[in-house]
Amino acid sequence: MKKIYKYLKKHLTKERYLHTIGVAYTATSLAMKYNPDTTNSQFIKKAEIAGLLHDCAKCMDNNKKIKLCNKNNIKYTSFEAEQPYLLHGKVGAFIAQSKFDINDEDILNAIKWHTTGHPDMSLLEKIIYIADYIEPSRRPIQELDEIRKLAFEDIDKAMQIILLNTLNYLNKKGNPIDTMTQKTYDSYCLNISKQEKQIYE
Ligand code: DGI
Ligand code: FE
Ligand code: FE
Repeated sequence: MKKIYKYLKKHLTKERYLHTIGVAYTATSLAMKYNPDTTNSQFIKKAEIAGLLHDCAKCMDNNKKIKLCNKNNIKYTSFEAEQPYLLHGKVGAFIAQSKFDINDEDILNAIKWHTTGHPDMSLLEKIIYIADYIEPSRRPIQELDEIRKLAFEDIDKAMQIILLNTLNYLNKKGNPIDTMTQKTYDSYCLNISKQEKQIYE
């Protein structure tokens, strides 16, 4: 753990470091709430590690991210090549494995997919995706405190609202949508009623 903190301190900006610590303890809290096996704290520990490392590649230069992918056979789409910041999850998972010997697939996937999500996410993946959005130092957006409460009551509903907000935000800004972000949205949100959607527009 000491090694991870040292790496984060060195490679992240102050704001990103604070965000990271916030995601780690928010993810840990969610893991306590949703722990599938309360006879041990393995799941809680996993959430802490994934939270700490989810943005470990966020502050890396874009060219360096692409180079690192090329060098290590990490596949990326042409869309990701055009929007290289989307690659910080994949690169982050690579760093977690190669630098910190993390081989737990669930942790690696939670880091890898934390920006776009993917259909059929595991409990740990959802926890990191949500913690990233609700941690205390996140710039306040509409209904954030409602979503924070919801995250601890109904994790799938919280996923839906966050995906809905993210897609609305990207569309409003005219930012192009990655196919995986769209697929995630489709798999979690297609059954939301029009009426419900309007509440969050
Ligand atoms: O790294 P963080 O800022 O903590 O959070 P993140 O990794 O979830 O990245 C959040 C940003 O990524 C947010 O502004 C929305 C954006 N994003 C998510 N999916 C897509 C996307 N941006 C584009 N252009 N396309 C996407 O599909
Ligand atoms: Fe991120
Ligand atoms: Fe983040």
